[in-house]
This record gives sequence, structure tokens and C-alpha cells, in this order.
Amino acid sequence: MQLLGQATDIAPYANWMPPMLSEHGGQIDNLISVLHIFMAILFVAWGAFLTYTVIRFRARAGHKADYHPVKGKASKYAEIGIGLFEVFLLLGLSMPVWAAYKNNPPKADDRVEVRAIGEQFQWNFHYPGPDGVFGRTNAKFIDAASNTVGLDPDDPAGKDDIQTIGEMHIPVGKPIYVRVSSKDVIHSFAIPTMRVKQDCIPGMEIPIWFTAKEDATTERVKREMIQEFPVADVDWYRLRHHVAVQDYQDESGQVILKEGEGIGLSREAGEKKLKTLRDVTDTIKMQPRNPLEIICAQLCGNSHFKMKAQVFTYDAAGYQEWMDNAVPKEVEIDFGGF
Ligand SMILES: [Cu+2]
Repeated sequence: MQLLGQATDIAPYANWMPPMLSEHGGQIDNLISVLHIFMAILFVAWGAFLTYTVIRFRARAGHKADYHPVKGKASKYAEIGIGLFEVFLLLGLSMPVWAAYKNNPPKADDRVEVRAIGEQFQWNFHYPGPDGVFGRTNAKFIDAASNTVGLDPDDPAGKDDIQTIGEMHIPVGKPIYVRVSSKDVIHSFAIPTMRVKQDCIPGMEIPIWFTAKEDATTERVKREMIQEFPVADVDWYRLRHHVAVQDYQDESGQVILKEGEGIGLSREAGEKKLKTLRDVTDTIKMQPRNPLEIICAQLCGNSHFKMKAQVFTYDAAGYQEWMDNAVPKEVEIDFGGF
């Protein structure tokens, strides 16, 4: 079934769903589309019924209000019908999709495991490193600058572990198994483009999994999302999370907007930049700065809105390269004999 939300290719952010870049996401999108269509029908039908009753039973001369409830069969059948319909939505549509997903976690030897730990207001990630074993952690070792997940320095399994803040690095085409938890309050780990969302509960570790589509490497996604904007019409707000894909210079050769640079994070700076750009070009080519965003989907405090991180997706070789560079350097000394 092909419905509204099922993006089959990488498309820029638009008015409906965000780009869909995971293997299982099509099913979720179908469900969302079907529910929207059903709810639209219900909305129109109830609206029509309300309009009918308001007109039909309006106050007018010669008519007296009757406050006793109607004891007709029709209303009873309508109520039963709506009840059955809602049971169908739940048992017939939603639960099978959820069960197919939840009952089939990727096998332990065929998945990349990452721990994602929410914290007011950042995402911390913990990788087992080349040995594939997570080092022991304990809250007493947590250090905001150098050890955000609280790795035990005495555990040899943790020596090659990788910690990142605000960046999750994963290979495409391979099941990713994220073990989600929290340091403080309830957060919600959500990657809209992958169609995953899981509450983070302090004291619990809850897994969620997905496979990024084979062709959804960050580089390709960025390339596919390049858009050309008319400088005369576009507003700073629309472009505040975009970066230029080439240099823009004025006649004297002075660069006004550099490749990889945004137009400014405040409205004032952005509008000033757009104004100067109008003199040198009609359109600007830009791409999203963070096309694969992780957000917190649970109102978790006063800076909840900026609790964001980015997913970087690589092909197998690119992922290996990232891992090689990210592994703490002293590992080479510790494991030098292997
Ligand atoms: Cu949060």
C-alpha cells in the first residue's frame, strides 16, 4: 500500500512527514496516514451531524425543548459501531505493526550496539569499541568534561570504549540496537527520519532498534537535500538550519557567504546577511546543517528545546574509519601485544 507519508526516496523536509530513511519506517508512515484519513472522515461526519442538529433543533416559536434523552435504537447502534471501529484501529492496524517490530529484535551477533544516555540537556553516547564489550559504568565516575557516561577506569573492557556528546555514528544497512537510559529525568530518544522514539527512564535501560537504509549515508542525504532558494523572498527563519554549498562573493571578490557556513543564528544577523546576498545573487544553494537529527520528545526542563544531537551515517568502510579515529589512543599501548 502506497500512501501519503511513504517517502521512497530522500526528499527535502516539506509539509508532511520528514524524510524517511529507515527500513521499517514505511510501515509506521502507512499507519500514520491511515489514521489521519480515518480521523478526517470522523471529523467531517461528526461536524456534519453537529451542524444538522444545531439547525434542526434550533429554538423557534411553537417548539418546546424536551430534556429527556432519546431512547432510539439508532444511537445505540452508532455507539457500538464506533466502539468496534476503534477496537479495529487498535487490534487490526496498530498492534500488528508494533508487534512485528517489537517481537523481532536484531540478533546479538548481527547488530551494532550503542548506549544513549539522556541528560538535561544533552545526549551522551557510549560505544563498546573494537572489543565489542561495554566497560563497567558507575555514577561515581561521571565527569562532565571527560567521562559523561561514568566509565570505570579500572575495567579493562572499557579501555577501548568510545564516548561522544551530541553525536551518534552508525553504519547504514546494519541493525542498530540503541540501549536507551537517562541520568536524571524522563527524556525521549527520537530520530524523526528513522521513525524511532523511546522514552528514557532513569534506572532502566530500554532497547530500540532500526536499520538505516543502505543509501542513507549522511553525505548522500546532504547532497540530496540541496535546495535552491530565491534570496529575494526567503526568510531567515526558513534558512537558519541550512549551510551554503558553495562560496558567494561580491564583485571585488570578497566572500560574503562561505561554503559550509550558515547565514547566522540570530534573526538580526541572518537578515543582514540575506540583504548583502541580494546584491550579488538571485538564488542560493543550501543544504540542511543537520539532516539526521536526534531530538528529545519529552518536555524535560527549561532547555528541552535545545536537547538535540546528530546522527552520522556511513558505509561500512566509513564507519570503520570513524571508529579507528575515535578509539582512545592509549588502547594501542594497552592492547599492543595482540
Ligand atoms: Cu530531554
